[in-house]
Amino acid sequence: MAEIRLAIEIAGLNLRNPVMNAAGILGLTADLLRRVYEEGAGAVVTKSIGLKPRMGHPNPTVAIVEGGLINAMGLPNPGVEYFLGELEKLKAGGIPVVASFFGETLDEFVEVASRLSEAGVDALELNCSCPNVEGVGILGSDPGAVKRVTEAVKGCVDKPLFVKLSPNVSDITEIARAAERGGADGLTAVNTLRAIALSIEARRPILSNVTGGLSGPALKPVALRCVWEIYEAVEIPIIGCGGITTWRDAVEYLLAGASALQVGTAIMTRGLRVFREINMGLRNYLEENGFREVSELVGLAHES
Ligand code: RRO
Repeated sequence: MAEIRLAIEIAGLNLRNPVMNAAGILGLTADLLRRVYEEGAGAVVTKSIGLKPRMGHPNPTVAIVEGGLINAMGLPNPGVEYFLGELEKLKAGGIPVVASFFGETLDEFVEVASRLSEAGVDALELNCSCPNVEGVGILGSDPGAVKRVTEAVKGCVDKPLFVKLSPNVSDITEIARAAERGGADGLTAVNTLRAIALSIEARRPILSNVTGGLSGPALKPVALRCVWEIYEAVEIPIIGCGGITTWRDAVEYLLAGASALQVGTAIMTRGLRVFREINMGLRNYLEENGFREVSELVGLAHES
């Protein structure tokens, strides 16, 4: 019988399987990211790193809702200088690392990306789509700004650059094309969807930031539609992200056009075993349906 291969190549990155954690989930320390890899992820993605340490928003920063979570963390992170130490530990273990990063200005985006790149990350994920911080989120809805920041970063790093897109736009293909024109090697689709949770007891919003970003199964059909549309609009590969919980979700994303996948909220609901569960289900699906490689599924639903 033909051997089934879960390994993929995306934007020059060779991974043992297509499933990573989503940025922001367990992504701040080398120890936690090492656990993610040991539990079966194909690569690990860091929490978004900025130039300087940032506290983020005050609590409450997470609300549990039907079908998922609404978060407004507010980009808390220890800053790039501190994170380089964590990165060194991860790289010593030979773990493929995708560093998510942001800046408050174009120069900051470039500086953070350059430092992460020089420190040996395997790929970069440019976060221009945080729904919870003015500026970083707005950037992601302006095609001209997305092209400019992508171009500027790409001009000074020699690592694959993924741009993470926001679903909070009227036409995601316009932003996807802008990132592609700016030289992005791939796109991550998508970040969280702007949402709100209210307490009827307190008669006010639950989150200190009032609004937050919705993730989890409730986001999946929207995110899947985004991947579908982007696949028809650009040539560069897509990392699908949004509510992936089971191997069936993973197969749907691949059929819609994703070449790799990120799992966020399901790490909280299923635990770290979610990576093995998805990879095992994916392997069985390939075998039972006469496929040999993950790449054979990518975009297949568009052919009908
Ligand atoms: O930290 C956050 O509030 C946050 C970020 Br950076 C992001 O990209 N997406 C999100 O849902 N929350």
